[in-house]
Amino acid sequence: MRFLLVYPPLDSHTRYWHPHLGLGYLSAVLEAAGHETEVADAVAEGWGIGAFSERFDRMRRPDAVLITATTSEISGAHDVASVVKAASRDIVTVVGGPHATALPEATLRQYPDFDIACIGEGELTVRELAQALEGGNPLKAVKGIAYRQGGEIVVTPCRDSIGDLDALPFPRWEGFPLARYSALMGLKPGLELPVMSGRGCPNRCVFCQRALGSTVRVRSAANVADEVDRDVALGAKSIYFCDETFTLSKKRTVALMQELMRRGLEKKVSWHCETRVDSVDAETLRLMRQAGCRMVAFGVESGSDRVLKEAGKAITSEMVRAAYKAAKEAGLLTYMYLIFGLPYETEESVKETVGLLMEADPDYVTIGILVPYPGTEVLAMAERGLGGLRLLSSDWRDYSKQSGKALELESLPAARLRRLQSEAYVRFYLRPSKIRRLLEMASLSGMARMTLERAKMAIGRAKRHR
Ligand code: B12
Repeated sequence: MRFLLVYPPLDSHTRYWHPHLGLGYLSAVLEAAGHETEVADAVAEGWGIGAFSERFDRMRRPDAVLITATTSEISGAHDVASVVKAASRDIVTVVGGPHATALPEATLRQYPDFDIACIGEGELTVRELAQALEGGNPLKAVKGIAYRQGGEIVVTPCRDSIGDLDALPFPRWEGFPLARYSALMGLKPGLELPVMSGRGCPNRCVFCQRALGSTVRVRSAANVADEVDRDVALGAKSIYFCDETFTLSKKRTVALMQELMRRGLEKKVSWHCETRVDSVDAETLRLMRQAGCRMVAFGVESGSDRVLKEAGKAITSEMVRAAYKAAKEAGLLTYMYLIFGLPYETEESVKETVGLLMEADPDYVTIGILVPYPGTEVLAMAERGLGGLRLLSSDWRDYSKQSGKALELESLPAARLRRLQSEAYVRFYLRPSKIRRLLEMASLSGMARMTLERAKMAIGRAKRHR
C-alpha cells in the first residue's frame, strides 16, 4: 500500500527544529512491512493548508493518509483530511497522536473527514491496519483504534504498550526534508535528529497527559547508541533526547553515557535532553557532559512548594536550586520550563516562581500558561471547579501553552496571567546577559518571537506609564 504521512500545518508561526519522531517510526515499520511511504511535513516546509492542498494535488495518490496531531494541532490535521477527502473519498484518513489517544471517539464525532483514530503507540497498529485495509482482517480485529461503521463509531480493545522497544526499527528519516531542520540554541548548527531512549512516565503530575502511558520501558544502551551512530552517518550534528525523563534511572544513564563514549560519539555529536531535578546528581551531570551533553532542561513548573505539591510534581524548590547549581558546575547549558496558572496559584506563588527563575538563572526559559489537555487531572479539576480553575475555551486551537486562552483561575484572570507571563519573560530575557539567548531562540521558535513582541509591547507600556 501507499501511505502519505503528514505533519499538519500550524496556525501559529512555530517552526520545529527536528523531524517528527512518531511519523519517523510509522514510516519505518510500514516500509519494513513492504509498504511505500511519503512524508509531508507542512511545518518544516512552511506550508499553510493552501500550499499543502496544491502539493497534494500534484502527488501520486496514496491509499491512506496518516496525520499526527497534539490537541492544538487537531483542527489543522482535520483540514488536511478535508483536502484529502475533497480529492477522493476512497483515500483512508487516519489520525493519531496525543489528541486522538485521549479522545478517540469524540475526535471522530467532531471531525467528519477522519475515518480512523489510532489510540496510543502506533507502530503495531499501523502494521495491522495496513493488512486490514488490504482486505486481510476486519477493522474490528485491529486493537487500539476507533473507526466508523454505518452511523456508529466502534472503539476496539486497548493495545498493550510495546514491551521490547529494541525490537522496533529506528525511525526512518528518508523522505523528510532534512535540510530544513536545524539545532536550536547553543548547540552545533546543522541537522538535529530526535531520539527517544525510553517511553512512559511513572509520575503523577496533574497537568500532564502521559501520552505514551505510565509504564516505563527503556531501550538498551547499545540499541540507543546504534541509533545515534546511524544519525551521525545521516549527517546529524546534534541529537535531542526527547524522553519525558531522560535520567529516570541512574544505572541506565551511566550505562548509556559509557556506551556513547566507548564509541567516541561525544566527539561527533552534541546532544540535549529533558528531565526532572530529582533524578540528577553532580556525578551524573558531569558524566553526561563528558558524553557530549550540551544542555539539560528541567520541568520545574513552579517556585512555590505549595503549588508544586498540589500539582503532584513531587519536587521542591530546594531540589531545583541544587540541580541548576550542579548542572552549571558540570559545564552544561540549562533550560527551565515553567507553568503559570497551576491549581491554587496566586499572585504570591507566581512571584515565588519568578524569584526562583531569577535565582537559578538558567540560560533559557519557557513560561507556559496552564492548558487543561484532554486526559489530564487538571481538566477534571477545572470541570468540577476545583483548585480555583475555570475553563475558558473548548476550541482546541486555544490549547497552546503560550496563548493562555484555555483556562484561568478565579483569583488570576486570563488577562492577568498573560500579563504576568509577559512581565516574567521581559524581566528574565531583557538583560544584557540574556539578550543573545533570546535572539538565538527567536530565529527558530515562534514562542521566542512572541516573547520579543510581548517584550516590545511591555516596554512600550512601561514607557507610556513613565
Ligand atoms: C518532544 C516533544 C515536543 C517537541 C517536538 C514535538 C514534535 N512535534 O515533534 C517540542 C518541544 C517541539 C514540543 C512542542 C509542544 N508540545 Co510536546 N512533547 C514532546 C514529547 C516529550 C515527546 C514527543 C515524542 O517525540 N514522542 C515519541 C513518539 C514516538 O511518540 P508520538 O509522537 O506520540 O507518536 C506515537 C503515537 O502517538 C502514535 N501516533 C502519532 N501520530 C500518529 C498518527 C497516526 C496516523 C497513527 C496511526 C499513530 C500516530 O504513534 C507514534 C509511534 O508510537 C511529548 C510527551 C510524550 N510522551 O509524547 C510532549 C507532548 C506531545 N507535547 C505536548 C504539548 C502540549 C506540546 C505543545 C503544544 C506545548 C506548547 N508549547 O504549547 C508544543 C507545541 C506542539 C503543538 N504545536 O501542538 C503534549 C501534548 C498534549 C496534547 N494532548 O496536546 C505532550 C503529550 C506532553 C504532555 N505530557 O502533556 N513537544
